[in-house]
Amino acid sequence: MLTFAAFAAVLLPGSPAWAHAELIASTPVRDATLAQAPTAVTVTFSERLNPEFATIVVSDSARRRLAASAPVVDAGSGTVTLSPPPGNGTYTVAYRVVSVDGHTAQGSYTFTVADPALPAAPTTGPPVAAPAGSGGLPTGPLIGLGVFVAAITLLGYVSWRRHRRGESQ
Ligand SMILES: [Cu+2]
Repeated sequence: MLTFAAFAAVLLPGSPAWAHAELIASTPVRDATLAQAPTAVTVTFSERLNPEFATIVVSDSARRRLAASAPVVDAGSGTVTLSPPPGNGTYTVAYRVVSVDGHTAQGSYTFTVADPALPAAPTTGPPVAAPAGSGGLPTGPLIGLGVFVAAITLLGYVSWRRHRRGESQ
């Protein structure tokens, strides 16, 4: 039962989108870095959407929701207008839509605004992108490696002791 629950937890978040209304396009595109802030965000799905159940939320790196219009649904697309357009920074588009067959799709993606004419993104909140080469090594894998090396060393020592004991007997 526990195994099934864990299995379901892994599968369920992806399966509705995979099986039904699937995000097939967006503006801005996923992971885009834009030299000019977008005035609208559009997500397009593989099935027609129910206009009554479309939620599209755009939030900044501090998880503050941007001012935006209600979603306008046109067939498989939903659009929100951003006013004012956001400043520099990384933004998350989260969507939850219901296709006309009644199935729900939800997910999120990010895009980045990096307009050279605007002030740099504030440094508060999660880092936008670590400059290559400057970040420290992640500690998790290092600890794992340390434990692994210690285990191998211990095993080697134990087998060496056994071996010696075997010789002396
Ligand atoms: Cu469906």
